[in-house]
Amino acid sequence: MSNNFEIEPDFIAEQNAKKADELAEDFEYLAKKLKRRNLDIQNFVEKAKSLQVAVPSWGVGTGGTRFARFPNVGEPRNIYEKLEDCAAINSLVRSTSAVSLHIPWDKPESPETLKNFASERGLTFDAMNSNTFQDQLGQEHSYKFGSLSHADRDTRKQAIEHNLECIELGQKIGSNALTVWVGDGSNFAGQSNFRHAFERYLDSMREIYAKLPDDWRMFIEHKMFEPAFYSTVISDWGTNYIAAKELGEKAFCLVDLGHHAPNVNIEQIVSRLIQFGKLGGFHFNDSKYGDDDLDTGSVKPFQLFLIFNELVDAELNGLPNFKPAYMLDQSHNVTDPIESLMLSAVEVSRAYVQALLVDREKLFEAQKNGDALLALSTLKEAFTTDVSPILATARQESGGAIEPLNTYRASSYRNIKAKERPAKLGVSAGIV
Ligand code: PSV
Ligand code: MN
Repeated sequence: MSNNFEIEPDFIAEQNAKKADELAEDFEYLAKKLKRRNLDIQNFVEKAKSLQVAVPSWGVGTGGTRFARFPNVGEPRNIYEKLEDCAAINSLVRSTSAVSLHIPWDKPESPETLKNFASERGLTFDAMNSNTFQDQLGQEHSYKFGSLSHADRDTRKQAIEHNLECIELGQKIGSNALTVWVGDGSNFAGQSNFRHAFERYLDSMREIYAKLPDDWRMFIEHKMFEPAFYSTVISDWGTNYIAAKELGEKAFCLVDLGHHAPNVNIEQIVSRLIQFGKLGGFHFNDSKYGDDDLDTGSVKPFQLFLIFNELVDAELNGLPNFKPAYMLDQSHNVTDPIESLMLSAVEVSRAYVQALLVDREKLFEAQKNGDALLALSTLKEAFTTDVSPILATARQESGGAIEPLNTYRASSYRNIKAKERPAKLGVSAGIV
């Protein structure tokens, strides 16, 4: 394993050298512009350096749809190869040093070996994701009709035990959060008793919560539809909030951007959860129609900015219980997942820095005076500022790439991995 190809710091430095002068020029120009507003550009570089977003282990493999999956060459074939890819991403962007695992997909034989393998590559583990939306080989009770909310006590017990196993494993590898998303719901009117299903879900979650270590947090992820198409048990942020509130102070709501009704005002949901101390974190992605799991910032970058506008507002005001965990959750069907994840991480940083640029005094005055257009243009002023030189400088100063995409391509990583990792043959559908 250890002799496998890695993108070396020297190579990154060599590539950076070709672009350093250009970047310095762009940086200087932006610094001047910001100075006119009494803003010191270096503060934003430091802020950009401080932002981390975890990558999903399941995101480095090529995804698919219900119809087909078109595998890429050099795909990771196990959790160690997935970590190699996550390390490659982080070596170039330097804002993705944590990996979120999905169990049992990523279950290691030896947690200790896995932890060491990760830390040798500068990686740590973020939230553990349980999986009670699929049946595993040899599993006693099926999740076809639900898991934590299933009508049958033994099935619920099995799902509870799986979540406890995720916590146990997470403790061994240094994680400190459990994300619970269930596919439970119904496909037909009358199929499920809404109240009873939610009661059973809450009872199951109480058993998991009771075993949550003191320094852990539990993230509950809501989703309006899919795989259940008539109703889902944790359908929306309201239900999520109720569940988190019922469970206790270590339970928080996780917002996956693709899990809402079309056109829902997600930034307002974020604001509500912040206000009542229950925002746990995000699964970032983007969508045109539903849970498309497209690359973050690829369809609605303004929405992403508006979400960060709420987050920065909370950060600057030091609101209680505000410690959101940022993660990507995407499915890469037609792109190289490493490229998509790198650029998505950059988009998260971009939205953060843009939101930091909002002139909050001016915005507050405009809001006070009912000046709708001045309020909007204050936001737009920040949103339309090209903060790329700040982001590139932050990466460069952290040892990453000025141009992650070009540097990655120049390294031939994918082709080298294609040789190191001969493909497994087979045809499969592949929603992740
Ligand atoms: C469900 O659509 C979801 O967003 C959950 O976070 C899962 O854990 C993930 O996708 C992978 O299937
Ligand atoms: Mn998700």
